[in-house]
Amino acid sequence: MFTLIIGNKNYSSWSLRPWLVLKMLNEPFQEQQIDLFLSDTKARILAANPAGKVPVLIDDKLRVWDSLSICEYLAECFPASRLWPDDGALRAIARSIVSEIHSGFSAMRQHLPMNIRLSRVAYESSPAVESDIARVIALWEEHLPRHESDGPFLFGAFTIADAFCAPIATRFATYDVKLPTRSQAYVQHILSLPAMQEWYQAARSEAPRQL
Ligand SMILES: N[C@@H](CCC(=O)N[C@@H](CS)C(=O)NCC(=O)O)C(=O)O
Repeated sequence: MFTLIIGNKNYSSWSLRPWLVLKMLNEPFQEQQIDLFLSDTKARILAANPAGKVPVLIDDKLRVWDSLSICEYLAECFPASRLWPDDGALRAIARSIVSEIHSGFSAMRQHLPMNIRLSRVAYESSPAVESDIARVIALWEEHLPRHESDGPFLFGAFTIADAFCAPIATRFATYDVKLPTRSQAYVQHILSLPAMQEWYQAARSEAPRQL
C-alpha cells in the first residue's frame, strides 16, 4: 500500500494535489502528517525526504518527492485511470497547464495562501495578484467549455490538471474572488467532491498554527 506524507491540510496546497489524485483513484493509502509549524518540523521532513519538503509518496522501497512527480508516478501506475487526457494534443495542453501552475503564480501563492478554515476574507490586491487570477480564469474559461459535454472537469473527466487547480479553487473560495459563471461552477464542483469535503473537514479539525 502507498504511504503519502503530507503537511497540514489547512495550509499545504502542494500536499492536496497527490492526496486528491489518490482519492479520485479510489486507491487505499496510508497517510502520515507532519505539522509544518513545530520546532522539530524540518528534522522530521528531512528524515522523510532529503529535499526537505512534503509531499512524499512511499511505494515499498521507492520514495517519490515533489507533487508533480508523485502525480506523474501515479499516472504511470494506473494507466487505465486516465489521469492525463487520452488525446496527445490535449495531454500536452494539460501538462502545460500543470507545469504553469507548478512553476508560476507566485503572487497568488504569496498573497492568497491556502487557508481552508477561512472564508470570504479580503486579500491584498496588486497588479501581480490580479494578473495571476486573470490567467487562471482565462485558462478555465478557455478549456471548460470545450469539454463540458464530456464532464464537469477541465478536460471533461478528472485529470491531474484538476488536482493542480483544486488548491486554487480553495483560495478563490477563501478570498471570495469574483469569477465568471462557468469558473464559479467549476470551483463549486471541485469543492463539493466527497474527497474535498473530507479534506476540508480534516483541515477544520487541525490545531491552528502557533505563531
Ligand atoms: N515543489 C514542491 C514544493 C513542496 C513544498 O513547498 N512543500 C511545503 C509544504 S506545502 C514544505 O514542505 N515546506 C516545509 C519547508 O520548506 O520546510 C512540491 O510540489 O511538492
